[in-house]
Amino acid sequence: MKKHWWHKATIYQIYPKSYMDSNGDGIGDLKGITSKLDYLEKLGITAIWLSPVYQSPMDDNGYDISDYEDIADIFGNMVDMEELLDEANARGINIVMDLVVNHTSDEHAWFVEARDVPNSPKRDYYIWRDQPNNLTSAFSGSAWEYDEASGQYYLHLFSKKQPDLNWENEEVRQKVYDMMNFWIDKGIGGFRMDVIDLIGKLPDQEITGNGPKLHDYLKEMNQATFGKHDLLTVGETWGATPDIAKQYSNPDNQELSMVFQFEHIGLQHKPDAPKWEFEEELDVPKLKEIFAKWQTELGLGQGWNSLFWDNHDLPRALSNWGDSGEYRVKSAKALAIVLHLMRGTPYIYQGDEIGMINYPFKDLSDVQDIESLNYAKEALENGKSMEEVMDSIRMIGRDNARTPMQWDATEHGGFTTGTPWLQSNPSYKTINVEAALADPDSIFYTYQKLVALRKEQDWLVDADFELVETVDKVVAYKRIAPDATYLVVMNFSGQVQDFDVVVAAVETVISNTDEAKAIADRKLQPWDAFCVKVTD
Ligand code: TEU
Ligand code: CA
Repeated sequence: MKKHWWHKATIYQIYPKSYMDSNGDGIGDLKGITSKLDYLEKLGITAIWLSPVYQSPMDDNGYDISDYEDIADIFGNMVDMEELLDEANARGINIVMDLVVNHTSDEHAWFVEARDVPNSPKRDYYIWRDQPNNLTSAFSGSAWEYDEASGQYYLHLFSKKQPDLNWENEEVRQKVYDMMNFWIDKGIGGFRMDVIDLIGKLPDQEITGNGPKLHDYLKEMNQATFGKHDLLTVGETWGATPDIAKQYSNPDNQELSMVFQFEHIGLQHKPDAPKWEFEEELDVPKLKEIFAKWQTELGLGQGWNSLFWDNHDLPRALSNWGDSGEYRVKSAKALAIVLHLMRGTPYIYQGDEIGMINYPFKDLSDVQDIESLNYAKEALENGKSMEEVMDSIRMIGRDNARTPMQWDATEHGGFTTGTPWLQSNPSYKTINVEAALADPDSIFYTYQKLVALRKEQDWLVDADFELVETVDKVVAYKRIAPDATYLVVMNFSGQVQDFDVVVAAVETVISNTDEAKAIADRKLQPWDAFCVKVTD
C-alpha cells in the first residue's frame, strides 16, 4: 500500500468563529488563528481542518457560502488567508479547507440569478419543482421553499438559506472543480467535504444519501482536481456502512482518502428516534462492537478510517461519555488514548486537548445555533415542555462545541477583549490553555504524546486490530504487528473494574495511571487507560 502523509498525521479542527478574536469584535478570525500557530506547533499536529471561512451571510456559521473564492469580512480577507497558509506551512502544518458543495447560500450569485431570472441557465444549477414532496430539512420542517415570483419550490436539505445544488448539471460540477483548483493552487493540504454523500440525491424518489451517481461524481472530481496532488480528502458521510466507506477510501477506487462515519456517534441517540432523543448512558459493549467492526473491515489497503469523538456539530464527548466532574482530567486522557491508538487518522476538535466541556444552557436566550433554535420552535409547537427541549439542547445541541476556545483565566477566557458572539463556558477560569501548558500532567501533554507517537510509530498505521474480551465497561484491543504486539486498555467507567487479561508487559507506550499495578492486581481504577507493548 502506498503511504501518504496523512496516514501518520493528526488533524486539528478549528471552528474559526470561536477560536481566537484578534480585533475585539467578539468573533474569532484568521489573524487570531495565525497568532495561535505556535501553540498548535507545540501540540504537534500535522494539519488543521478549517471550518468554512468563505464569504457568507452566516445563517449557518459559514456552511452557507455566498462566494467560494473570497473570505468572509468577519474573518479577514484573502491576504490574511494567504498569511495563515504561509505561516502554517512554515511550521509543517497543512490547511485542509471545508468544501461545502451540496448547497450554496441563497445569497450566492448563482442562486440570485437562478431565482430572479427563471429562464437563465443558472436556474438548473438548483433543484426546482412545481410541487413539494415529503423530503424534510435536517433543520426541521419541509425541505422545499416556495418562491412566489416563479411559483416553484426549491430544495434545501438544510436551512432555507442553503439551496441544494443540482449535481446532475455538468456546468455546476465544472464550476466546483475550478473552485477547488483555485484553492489547491493556493497551497492547501486538502478538503473536508461537507455532507458529500448527499450530492447524488434523487429528490423525486426522495433519495438523499448514497444516490446512484455519487461515486461517479467523486471519481470525476478526483480526476479533475486533487487526484494529481498528495492531498488529504475526508468526506462527511452520515450514511456510510463499512462497505460504502471502502468504496470511498479504497485507494484503487481513486475517490477519497477517508470518510467520517458516525455509527459510534449514533449511540448518543435512542435507536430509530429523532436525534434529540438521547440516551442517558453510553452502551459500552455496543461501542466496542462498532469499533471492532470498523477497525477490522477497513483493513490495511482496503480503506482507511478517521477517528474522532466530536466536532463542531456534536456535544463534547468528555461531558457525555467521559466525566466532566471529579475525573475530568483522567477520563479525558482515557478517551484520547483509546481513540488515537486505533488504525486511522485521528482528529482533535479544538478544546478537546484541554478537556473543554458542555455549556450549562439556562434557556433559549443562551442558544445561537439554527438547528437547535428550529428544533425548539417545532418541539414547543408540538407540545414538548421547555424543560424537555432544554434538556435535549444541553445534551445534544451544537453550541456545546462552539463556545469560545479557553485560552486563559482572564475575562471570556482570553478569547476576545470585546463581547463574544456566543458566551464563554464559565469553566474557563480553571479549564484553559495557560493552565494546561503549565501543568506537566495535563490533558494537553497526553495529546501531545499521542500526536508524536502517531508520527513516530509505524505500527499505528500497519498493525492489525483485535478486540480483547473483557467485562462490559472495559475496552481493550491489541494491535498486532509482525514484530510486536501492543495492548490498549481503558476503563470506560468511574468504578473499579475487573481486568482478567493475562499480560506480560515489556514496555509502556502511554498511560494515565499506574499500569503495572493495574495489570498485577487485575483491577482497573476509574478511567484507567494505558498502552503497553506485550510479549505475544
Ligand atoms: O453537517 C451535516 C449534518 O447533517 C449534521 O451534522 C447537522 O449538523 C445536524 O446535526 C443534523 O441533525 C454539516 C456541517 O458539519 C454542519 O455544521 C452544517 O450545518 C451542515 O452540514 C450543513 O452544511
Ligand atoms: Ca474578530
